[in-house]
Amino acid sequence: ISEDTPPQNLSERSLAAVADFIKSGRARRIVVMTGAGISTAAGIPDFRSPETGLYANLAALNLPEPEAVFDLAFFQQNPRPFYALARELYPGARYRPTVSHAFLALLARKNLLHVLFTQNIDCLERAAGVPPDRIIEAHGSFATQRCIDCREPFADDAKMRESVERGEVPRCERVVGRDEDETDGIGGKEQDEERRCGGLVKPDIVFFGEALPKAFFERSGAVQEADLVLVMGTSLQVHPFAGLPNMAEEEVPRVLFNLERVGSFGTRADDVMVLGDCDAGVRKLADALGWRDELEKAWREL
Ligand code: CNA
Repeated sequence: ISEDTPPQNLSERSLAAVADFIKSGRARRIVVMTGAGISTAAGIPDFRSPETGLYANLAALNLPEPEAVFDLAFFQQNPRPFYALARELYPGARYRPTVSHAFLALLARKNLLHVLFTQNIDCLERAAGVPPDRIIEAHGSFATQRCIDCREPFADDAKMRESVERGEVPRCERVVGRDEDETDGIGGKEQDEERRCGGLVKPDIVFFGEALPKAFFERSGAVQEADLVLVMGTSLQVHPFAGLPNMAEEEVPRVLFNLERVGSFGTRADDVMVLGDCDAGVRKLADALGWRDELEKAWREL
């Protein structure tokens, strides 16, 4: 498309036009895709921003390359770097949702949020009050965990949390047999030692090469039902997630809130790019919608 290709659904390619589109009631099923950029204002570094990104700062952990932190083979040899990161990101009171998260919860409250696909593993969408049944955690979450050898779920969430907080790596406790100890023959009690699997336990965060959760594939069709798509704070470099915005119908307006242009944004007539900090972009949209006070209040109260 060129500068003067007219949009089909929006009156013009601007945030004001997006607000009018929503206010007219034509955007009733908004599908949102998010990434690490919506959480940087909460103090959680993203991966790929130069200097401030996690990948730039993982050098201290002695990794062969930063991506190794999410590599299964590397984890098997040395789970500590991942657990250092897990300790940092583990859901709890450490981080507070951003204005962008509060905006998503507001969309849900107004019954406009069809589905939110997130790549984030910080659970701040839930913390902001987005209903869990609207959220697809495409790269998994810390909610559950299992043994990487026998795949047995590790059910003791409290113990898991304790281990993570202490910086320990939990081991699989599944009983795989008994070692009969018959050495102290005469009159001594026989002791059966339970043999445990002992494999490394890993939260159900999707590592490179691992399959995405079933829910991702089951719900990805929701993008085709969207009448408005919002993409926020993601470099759109990780597949298959990166393909989601392209699944929207051609004439459906797509709005990008990001520091940089990413993916195929700008190739469709109804693409709007709001380049810059996503909280600032979201505040501008809220202003145009007349929702600003409501948004700030909701955010303050989180
Ligand atoms: P990424 O590749 O690091 O990209 C982040 C994108 O956000 C970049 O395009 C930045 O320019 C942009 N960005 C950064 N700050 C802002 C801001 N304030 N406003 C607007 N845009 C901003 O991260 P992706 O999410 O695209 O990569 C996918 C990985 C990163 C997923 O698998 C995540 O699990 C993983 N990750 C998650 C978290 C988290 O849960 N908060 C943190 C770091 C990495």
